[in-house]
Amino acid sequence: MKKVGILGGTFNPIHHAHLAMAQAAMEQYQLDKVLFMPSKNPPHKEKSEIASDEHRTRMIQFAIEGIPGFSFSDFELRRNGITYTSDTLSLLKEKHPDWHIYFIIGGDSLLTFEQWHKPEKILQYCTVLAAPRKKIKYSETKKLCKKISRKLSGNVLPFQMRQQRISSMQIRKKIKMGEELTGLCPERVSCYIKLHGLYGIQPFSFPPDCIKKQDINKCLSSTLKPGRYFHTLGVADTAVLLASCHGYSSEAELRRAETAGLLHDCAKYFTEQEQISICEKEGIDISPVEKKNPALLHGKLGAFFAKNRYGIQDSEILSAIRYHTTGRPDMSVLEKIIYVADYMEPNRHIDCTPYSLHEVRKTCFQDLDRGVFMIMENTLHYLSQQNNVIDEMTAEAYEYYAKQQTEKGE
Ligand code: DGI
Ligand code: FE
Ligand code: FE
Repeated sequence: MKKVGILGGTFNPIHHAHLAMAQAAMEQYQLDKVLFMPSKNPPHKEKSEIASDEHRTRMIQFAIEGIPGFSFSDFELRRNGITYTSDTLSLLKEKHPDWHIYFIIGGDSLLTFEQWHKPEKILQYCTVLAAPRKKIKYSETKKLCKKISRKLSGNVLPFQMRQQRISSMQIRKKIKMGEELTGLCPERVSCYIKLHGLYGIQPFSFPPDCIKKQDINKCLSSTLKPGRYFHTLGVADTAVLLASCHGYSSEAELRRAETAGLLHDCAKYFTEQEQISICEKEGIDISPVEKKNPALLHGKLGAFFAKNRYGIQDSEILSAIRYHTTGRPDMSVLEKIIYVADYMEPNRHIDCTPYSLHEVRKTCFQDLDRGVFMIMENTLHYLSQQNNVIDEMTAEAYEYYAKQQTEKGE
């Protein structure tokens, strides 16, 4: 049997005590893993006080990333209607008959455990592990465990941990007072909260003209998924290399290439549906093709965020972000650099035709226009294979660079 711990809760937001609790349970009961399983907005809590499922999910993922044995589960979020723990556990057990489930709770929850929905059913499917929490010290947790175990004939066991006086409510209060969250939750979580303006604060934006690379990095690394973030770093580095090869090499130009590379996908942490609604809210036009293929929107929206969140005023940078997905006829040097860097950065591993990635990479360093053309040819090939509609801008750009290449060849 696999020993699997489940830590449920609203995680609104996740904090260090959650992590410590999962860690202590895992160590003391030799669990193979612990699943962090956020619940949907419970009916008895004020809706506006609870961050969306999407936000809470991202904060959890950021908080547990890289910690051995910890993983995220959207099992409860995906269920409809009221979710009772007893039902969740029985469904989980049905899906994973080889799991021995350990349901992790705070000792204070033991006080009301018997009033939960079907507590004996809960104990039929799992062992409950309880930690000392709030006013319930370890000795009392132990007593409560014994009492409930006996009364409901199940396994309720205590585990020890150093008590931490952290609660999500306290964090939300601190945020409203404008206080720092140091020591309460992982740095990436507090950055996420500020950047997105959760729990009633103004979304963070950089003051114009004082954007530092570290600040951009910090924001990106706490909003983008890890793979996307590494891609972004790859594009920034590649853009700087390309810029220095193609005479776009003053210090200011290199910095521009880097900034545009870093920010080109900054809107990509939103789901496609969210991107559509943000565009609608902000009055950013959506063409019918974009509506059908929302993957096309993140260039426009990225330029919008770069300007309004990151305080970028340089129109060259904004335009490079704007057109990085489709390209456009007669691009500026920086637009071309970002367009090709996006395709060829070292983390990309794609099988492409008619030009291999190796050929594309080599060419882009020698002849930028030819590189742009090759990528457009590959993209059109890919899109037609996928039966995808070609965006008007993509088509116009291709026509321009195809013509240019023929003229050059003549
Ligand atoms: O954001 P990245 O993944 O780094 O790369 P990107 O900005 O080039 O976006 C790639 C996506 O854009 C890919 O899913 C294909 C899509 N795309 C690019 N041009 C067109 C397009 N999709 C449609 N339907 N039509 C286009 O013309
Ligand atoms: Fe992109
Ligand atoms: Fe990209």
